[in-house]
Amino acid sequence: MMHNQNMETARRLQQIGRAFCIEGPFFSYDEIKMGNVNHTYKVNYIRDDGSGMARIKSYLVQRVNTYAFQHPIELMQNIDRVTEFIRRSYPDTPCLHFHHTADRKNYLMDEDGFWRLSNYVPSVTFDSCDDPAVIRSAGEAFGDFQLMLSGFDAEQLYYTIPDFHNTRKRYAQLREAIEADPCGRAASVKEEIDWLFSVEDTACTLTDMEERGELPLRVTHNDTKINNVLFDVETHEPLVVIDLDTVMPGLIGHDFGDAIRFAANFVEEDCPDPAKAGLDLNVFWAFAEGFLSKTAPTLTANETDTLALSSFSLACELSTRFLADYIMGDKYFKIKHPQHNIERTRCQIALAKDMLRKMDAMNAIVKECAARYKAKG
Ligand code: GN1
Ligand code: MG
Repeated sequence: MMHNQNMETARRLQQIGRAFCIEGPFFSYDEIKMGNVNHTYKVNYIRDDGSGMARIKSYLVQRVNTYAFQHPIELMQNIDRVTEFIRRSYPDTPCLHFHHTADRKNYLMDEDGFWRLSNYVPSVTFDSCDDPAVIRSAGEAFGDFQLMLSGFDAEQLYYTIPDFHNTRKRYAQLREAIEADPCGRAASVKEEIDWLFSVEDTACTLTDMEERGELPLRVTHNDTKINNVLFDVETHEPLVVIDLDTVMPGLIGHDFGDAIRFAANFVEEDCPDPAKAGLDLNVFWAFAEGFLSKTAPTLTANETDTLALSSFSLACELSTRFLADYIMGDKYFKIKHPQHNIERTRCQIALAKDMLRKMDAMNAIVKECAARYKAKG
């Protein structure tokens, strides 16, 4: 049975490949189980290496989740514009390259989904890592990404998910979920609900400042898990920032905060034991060094002052999203078991609580790094 399913997937992937003009003998595929939203496959073809010997050439095929991304064509247009801009402005920087169909589209829409195909960059990624050199490099890579796009006209970008990091609206969506309570789950998660609402105003500080015009909008990545940086297999130098689905106007704190809540947690995002979650200050420091070494000279005082707090905001914001999805019956995030979204929620809440305890130290680190790199810049 399993065998048939795999054959079916292989057949589908070859069809997709052909639509993007990838021909030749198909060798194999691997599912890449990294993202929580899209489905990703590495597909391997056999090619002649020029001397009559076979070599493997790989591509990445993704099925975009159109429940999360309701305007995938506009999303692909964003990606086209952003990658084209980076390629033109920084020709030496490796960049993702999406293939086109015979009718010159960088996507394929068919009866069972929305597909895209890109080059595969041989690389390693880190889901978790406490090597300060790697963490610092990830900070530099996201800092660079942000700087590379500082000349990009934000008007050209479609909001692929409106209000993606509007923390107030995320709280409002949680309220709506609790009111609807379609699966009767809300009562069982009262403790989590109560805690999240008790910190709502603190969590929404950045969103409220943005509303009042106290924080500038930039073009940001918005999904800065460190596994969205590809590293060289040998040297562990960062190669390229991937997952450009949510590149949109945003706050610098969205990129910094999301990276911290993911990378600086002692445990993985969905650790079933929340008692083990917490903020690793060494990882925080290493990421702050890398990120600020690039961005500090461009930041306003308000941006620097809210950087540490942004990690708390992003941890709370994601908690509200996981919790709302749990209450609504797990429609948005891919889950591996029925409790997955509530375990994710508890883990983010435990992390957020620890961040509050360490906020003074985080602020001190940001302040010191920012001052040092501002002086250098
Ligand atoms: C989703 O699919 P992935 O792993 O790139 C989500 C992020 C969350 C993350 C939590 C478009 O990212 O916002 O932080 O899961 N992306 C979208 O793991 O919703
Ligand atoms: Mg993503």
